[in-house]
Amino acid sequence: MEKTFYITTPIYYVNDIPHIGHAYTTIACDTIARYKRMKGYDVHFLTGTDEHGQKIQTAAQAQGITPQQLVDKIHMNFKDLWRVLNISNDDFIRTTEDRHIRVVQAMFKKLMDKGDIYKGTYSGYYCVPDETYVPENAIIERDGKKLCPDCGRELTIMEEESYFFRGSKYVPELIKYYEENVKSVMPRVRYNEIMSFLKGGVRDQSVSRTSLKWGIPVPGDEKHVIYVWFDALINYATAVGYLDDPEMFAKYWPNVRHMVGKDIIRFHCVIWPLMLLALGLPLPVEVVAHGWWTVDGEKMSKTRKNVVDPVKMVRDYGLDPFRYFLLREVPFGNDGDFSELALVGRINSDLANDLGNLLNRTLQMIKSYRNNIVPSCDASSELSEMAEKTLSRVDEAMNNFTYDEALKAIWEFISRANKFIDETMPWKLAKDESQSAKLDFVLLNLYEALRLSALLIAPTMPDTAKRIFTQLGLDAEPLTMNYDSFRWGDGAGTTTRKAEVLFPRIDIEEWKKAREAKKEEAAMKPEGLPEIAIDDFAKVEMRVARITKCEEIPRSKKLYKLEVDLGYEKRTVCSGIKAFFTPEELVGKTVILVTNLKPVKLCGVDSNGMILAASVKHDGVAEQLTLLTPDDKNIPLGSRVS
Ligand code: ME8
Repeated sequence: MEKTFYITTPIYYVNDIPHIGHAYTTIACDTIARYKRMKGYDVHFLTGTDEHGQKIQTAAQAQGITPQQLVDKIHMNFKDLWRVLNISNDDFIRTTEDRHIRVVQAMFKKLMDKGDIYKGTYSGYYCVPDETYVPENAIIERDGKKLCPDCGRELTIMEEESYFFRGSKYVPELIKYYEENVKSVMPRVRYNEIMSFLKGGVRDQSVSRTSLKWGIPVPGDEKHVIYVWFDALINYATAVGYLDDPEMFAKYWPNVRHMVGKDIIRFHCVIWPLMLLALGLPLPVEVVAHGWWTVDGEKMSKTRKNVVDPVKMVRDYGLDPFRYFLLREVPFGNDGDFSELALVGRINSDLANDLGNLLNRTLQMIKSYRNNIVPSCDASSELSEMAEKTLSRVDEAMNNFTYDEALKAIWEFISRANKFIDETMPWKLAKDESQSAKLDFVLLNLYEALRLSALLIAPTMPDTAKRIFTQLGLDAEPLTMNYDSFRWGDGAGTTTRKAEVLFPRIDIEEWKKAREAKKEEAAMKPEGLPEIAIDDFAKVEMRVARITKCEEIPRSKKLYKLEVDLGYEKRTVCSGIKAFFTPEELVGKTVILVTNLKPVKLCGVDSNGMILAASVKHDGVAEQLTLLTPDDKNIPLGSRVS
């Protein structure tokens, strides 16, 4: 039977910009997908976006666009990022696609017909301004009041009609499955967490809402939309043809593996398997949960301004070093702390020093001593034995999703090869004609060590593997090769090419200086407001005007009452510029006036517009101020500024 391997990332919410957390999950999936392809598996690799639900509706409202416009725009951020990160996904699913909506409705209906979905009443704490239910464990309690964790306002109890999924019925069956399949939730700490959660009892899940519009309608009862998680989890089945392609479904579904962050394991290891049991479908072979990334010891968040942009990392350090670092730095499953200094350290030691030097030294020697031709001889050696062991260590590690272990095994092999050079001292052998056979043996072994290393790093660092192959004189694409057909010694006779630096070393002192300079620059940069669309800007009407009168307002220390001439009309405007000008200085000045501001009464005077000025403020108080004025004072009054 054909070996298949179906791997999925979570589908990401499109209310946020992607950061290293999302990049990490997707790179981990990409690496296992590429590895399994090189082991001869027929791989299907899925990623995508979660586009329904309250979060999306709220984000769209905040931007003044429809949810559909928002998801059409934002899902592209993910697609673009996956291109930058060289992700080899076979499919990208969006939950707003028709192929998915049909499957969700079909599954919902199937469960309704079976009696596993029934109508009831949902009640919970609801934040009216945010239009969302707040889960019990997230509620903030203060002075006997229950408050929203997001906006701090008081919650009210709300009840609504809702459909429920009778998940509780399948809990004993699921516990039994997990008892028999201990490796189906990885790592072990997550398995234990899920088992104790299941044994604590699971209530039926509310799976529809009437309080929300942006979702898939319940078949036959359109005032309800299907709860976003019920909708989202089904994507994994949609994408392999649950409804449309039974052959594809039969081929991939039995070998499905979900990779997720530890934040969403209950959905994947409790709710989803209960849904699958109710639907009569096989359970995932494995759900693999990785840990959480923090940045310099802190949680990533927009307010802390420490969200790490993967595109910037790639631009500053290169794609493959970034991919390597993420997978190598933390034991898979543990939480990790992202630090650029640690990334630079890995580039210098593991990539430039260990791997880069091995390649450079070996190619230089093959060039000098053998005129670029890899010698032929029996190559069985300590290194070839270690190569065998490394292949199986890597395979075991990859099967356990312990990427760091796999990379450690590869780098132990690379270090051994470097040591092999120091031990055999080819530069001495080259001086002694009687050692020619030994020199052949050493050079062929080193060449083979590099050829194998390139293949082993290919899933993590595809471009680097290709670059090494090119220098080794091999035109094949490493990723299309199969590990099982690798034979130590097959590289004999190849003509190598010019040695080129694989990873330039980064001067740490220079790097630190540059980082300090960047920090200073960032500290000088003003806070700034959120981005607006051109249409928002176009709502502001500004015109050229001239100040024709200036009077004091007895009740005010700050304001002047000004008369301004727009050419087509005269207006009264109050302006808080008294501290900076005398009335004589102002009369006759040409200025820019915002003309469509709602009129207000200031100190008893009706003000109808606002004069533009630039100022330097300290603690919110202007210390220096200048009026904006057109370059050409002859431009007619009333001209529009845009
Ligand atoms: O939860 N460290 O989507 P989401 C590590 N739409 N991984 C992180 C991370 C961090 N700091 N931040 C995010 C959702 N992730 C649902 C999923 S699936 C049917 C529906 C990664 O956009 C990690 O994989 O909030 C986490 O599980 C996922 O992003 C959450 O993405």
